[in-house]
Amino acid sequence: MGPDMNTTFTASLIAERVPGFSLPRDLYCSEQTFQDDLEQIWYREWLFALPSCEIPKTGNFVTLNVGAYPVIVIRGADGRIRAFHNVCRHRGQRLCPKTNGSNPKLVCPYHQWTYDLDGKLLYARDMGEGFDASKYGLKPVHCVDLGGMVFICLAQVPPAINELAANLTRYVLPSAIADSKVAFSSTIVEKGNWKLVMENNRECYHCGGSHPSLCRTYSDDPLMTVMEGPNSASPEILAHWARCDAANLPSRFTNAPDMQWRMARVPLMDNQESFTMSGKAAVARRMGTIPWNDAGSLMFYHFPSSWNHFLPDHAIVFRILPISPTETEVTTKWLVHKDAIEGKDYDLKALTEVWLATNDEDRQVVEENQRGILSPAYQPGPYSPTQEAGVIHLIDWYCGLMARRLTPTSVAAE
Ligand code: 3BY
Ligand code: FES
Ligand code: FE
Repeated sequence: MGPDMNTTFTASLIAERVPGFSLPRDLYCSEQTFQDDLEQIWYREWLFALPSCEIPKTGNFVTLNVGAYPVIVIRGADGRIRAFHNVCRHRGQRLCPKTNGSNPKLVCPYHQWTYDLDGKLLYARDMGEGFDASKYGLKPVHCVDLGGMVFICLAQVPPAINELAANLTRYVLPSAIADSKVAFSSTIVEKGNWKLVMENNRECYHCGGSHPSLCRTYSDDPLMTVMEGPNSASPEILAHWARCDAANLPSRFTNAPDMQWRMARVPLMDNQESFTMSGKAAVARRMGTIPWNDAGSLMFYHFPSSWNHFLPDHAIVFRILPISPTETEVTTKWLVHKDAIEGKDYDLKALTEVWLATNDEDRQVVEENQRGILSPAYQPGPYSPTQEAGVIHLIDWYCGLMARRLTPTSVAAE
């Protein structure tokens, strides 16, 4: 049998990868695979963009770049959140250069074409008689708000999101994410491929060696975080879930069949309250209707772009975006009850110090991981089946999707 003519560079590397091992080098650093990742994953999957509370009022917006696509997410006069390509329909100016802000209308800085918050072109000067403004509205991007977590999708036809929507909405409801506010936001660029950033997040094999402050409250026991299913958790977690069930707090492990996402509420170590240096809540006011200070963390990840912790006193939402084959932007937002007052109900340093340190520690290990992989001497190595099951989930999800999308399935003609 000759080589499949449709097999690309990336597809053949994926075909020859050894399951249970880290990926061949070029999948972590080549320009070709980076383009394939953008086209097959980042431009086709749902991506976590922002918490809805970041744009609480009409005209509030956030912009982000997904590969080559600048996108704007903005709240309309009707209260709905919409996303558009951040590109003027006149001569293509990037419409809004700021990362966030507020505008009653979207006015292009080049020639002042003016769009309504729902994308309609309202005003374009001197465009002549037969000019039909209705043909030049902003191009929409799919956008959904799942209980305060806003996702976007650049595909013409996005993948189904109903399963995730039903579960996520129910799990985050007690945290009242839509009724919170962003207390702090941080954006860093890690010099590592996006898959290395995500791989690192999916295991705690490195936690003991890298995260002294997080490890005060977060157990690095893989049974605490990498459950294989709803009944495989530790006795401590099973007891926590029974307590949560009785209080109607959705907590049990739930996941997509292909592990693209998973959520579960797990206790912190020794019933501590929050990811702080003291282990106590950083915010005096609890979020939403969470019943106890020691309700633990609702952990939610979604490939390719997000992981999150919803704690009783605050939530931390993370978004990654690929910048280049070896650079990834990581944005972290700390959410608190919207009526919590800085200096009175919380101290910003106590709230943010553990994860600011943890992010920086993760940045260092990811960057060193990328440096080592760039060596011609790098050879894929084995993942620990217990400690790195979460990484295996990520890599199997990635390879499965890429193989399907890069290699058209041969029709069984017989
Ligand atoms: O933030 C997280 O969810 C992961 C879990 C294991 C390592 N890291 C802390
Ligand atoms: Fe936007 Fe001209 S490019 S108004
Ligand atoms: Fe880490």
